[in-house]
Amino acid sequence: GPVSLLGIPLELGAAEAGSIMGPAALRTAGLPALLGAMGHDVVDRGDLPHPAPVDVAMAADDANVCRNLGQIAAWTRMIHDHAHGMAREGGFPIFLGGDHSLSMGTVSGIARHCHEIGRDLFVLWLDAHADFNTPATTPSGNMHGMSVAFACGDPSLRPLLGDRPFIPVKADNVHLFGLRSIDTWEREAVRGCGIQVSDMRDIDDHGVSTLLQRFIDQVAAAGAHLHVSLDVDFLDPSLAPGVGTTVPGGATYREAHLIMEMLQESGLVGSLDIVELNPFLDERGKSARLLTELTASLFGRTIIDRPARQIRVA
Ligand code: DIR
Ligand code: MN
Ligand code: MN
Ligand code: MN
Repeated sequence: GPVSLLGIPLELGAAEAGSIMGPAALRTAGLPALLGAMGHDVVDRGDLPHPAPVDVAMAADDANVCRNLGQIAAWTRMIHDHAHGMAREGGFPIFLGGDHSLSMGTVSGIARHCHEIGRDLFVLWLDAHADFNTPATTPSGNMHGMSVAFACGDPSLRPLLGDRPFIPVKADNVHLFGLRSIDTWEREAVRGCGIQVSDMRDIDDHGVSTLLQRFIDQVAAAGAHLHVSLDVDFLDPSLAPGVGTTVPGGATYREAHLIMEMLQESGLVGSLDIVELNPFLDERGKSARLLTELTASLFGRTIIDRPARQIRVA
C-alpha cells in the first residue's frame, strides 16, 4: 500500500506554542516530495481539523491537573479513529505532528487494528523523555508527557478515549530509547512496569547498533508490527533546535541515521510519528530538514546500495 501522510496540527499538549506549524514545516522541507522522488507511492491526506472539546469521565482530582484535557481528549479520539482506519487500509501511515500527546491516538488506533488481526505491537519511543507521567505524577500537567503511560493502559488516563475499544500496549513491548530527562515520580513508575529503556548512558556504553538490534530481534521473533515514535528532542539540540523541550546530550547525526537504516533493513516498521517539531523555534528549517533526511533513511535511502538483509515485503 501507499505511504499515507496525515498532518496533526496539535500543540495543546505542550507547554510552548508553535508545534501547530509542524506539519506545514515538514511539507515545506520536502518530506512528501522526497519520498515520492524515491519511488514511493505517497498520499498526503492533509491536516486534521481542530475538534471541539469533549467531556471526559475522569476523576476530578486527575482532571484538574491535566492541561487542556477536553481538547486533548477530542484530538485523541479523532486521531485514534484515523490511525485505526489507516492501519486497516494497509500501507504505511506517517503522522506529522504536532506535540507528542498525538501519539495517544496513533498508538491506540494502531494497537486496536493489531488486536483485530491478532498481531502483536511493539513501540520504539525515540525521545529525551519517558512520557510516562500520569495525572498523579506529572509536575507540569502537560499531556505530551503522558503518552506512553496512556498507551500502556494507565487507568486514570483511560477515559480520554471515551467509548472506543481500548487495547493497551504491553509495557514489555515498549522501548524508550535516548532517555536523558525523567521526573522524580515518573522514574519510579518506569522502574516498576517492565518497560525497556536505553538511556543515553547505555547508548554511550554499548552503541545504538547493539541495543537496537536486540530490540529488532524481539520484534522479528514475535512477527509483530513496529510503531516508531520520533520526538525531535531525541536528537541533540545542536542538530535539531526546533523543539520546545531541548535537552543537551542527545543523539548524534550518525546515530540517528544508523537507527533509521537499521529499522529500514529490519522491514518491521509499519507506522511512524514525527512529533514536537516547533518551527517557531527552528533555525532556518534545520530541524525540519533533518527530520526529512531521517525519514528518507527509514524509507530506504542509503549512501550506496547495501546487500539486502531480512527485508520483508508488507
Ligand atoms: C516533562 C516533560 N517530563 C513533563 N515532558 C516532555 O512535563 O511531563 N517533554 N515530554 O518533551
Ligand atoms: Mn515526547
Ligand atoms: Mn482494524
Ligand atoms: Mn521529549
